[in-house]
Amino acid sequence: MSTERTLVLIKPDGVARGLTGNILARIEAKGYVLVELKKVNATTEQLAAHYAEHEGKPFYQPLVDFMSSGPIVAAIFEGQRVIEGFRSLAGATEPTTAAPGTIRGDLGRDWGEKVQKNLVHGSDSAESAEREIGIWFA
Ligand code: D4T
Repeated sequence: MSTERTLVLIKPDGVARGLTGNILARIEAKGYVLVELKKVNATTEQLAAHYAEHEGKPFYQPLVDFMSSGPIVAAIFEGQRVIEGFRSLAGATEPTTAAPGTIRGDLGRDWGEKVQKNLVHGSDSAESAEREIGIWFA
């Protein structure tokens, strides 16, 4: 399979807790190549586009509020099967049950809020990756 790209977001909890370097180091240590990197404050338009599939769900507004609560770090990583590989590194959506050894399993926990503060986002398909890269690196 040819090289592919994925969009990684370090969410406001990861940035605020000073985990940006730790998270990026894990991805680089796995062997993926950092292509682009920036720290940004997400706009309402970016979040509406990024999370369009979740509109109407109970966690949608808490999720948008959370993602607007502080700066995030956006990155593009490249490598064979990086989309699948990063999601494996990130671990399951809920930090409580994410496997130890994963980003969410090692560094995350449940904070008793309406949204899971789970440190990172990673694209879930090649189509999503290209769409999301267009949102954050227009
Ligand atoms: P992302 O998209 O951020 O990489 O996370 P996942 O792929 O693991 O999870 P998702 O798209 O299903 O959810 C997006 C975002 O919403 C939060 N969330 C999700 C939540 O707070 N409560 C929930 O029940 C679900 C399903 C966490 C991630």
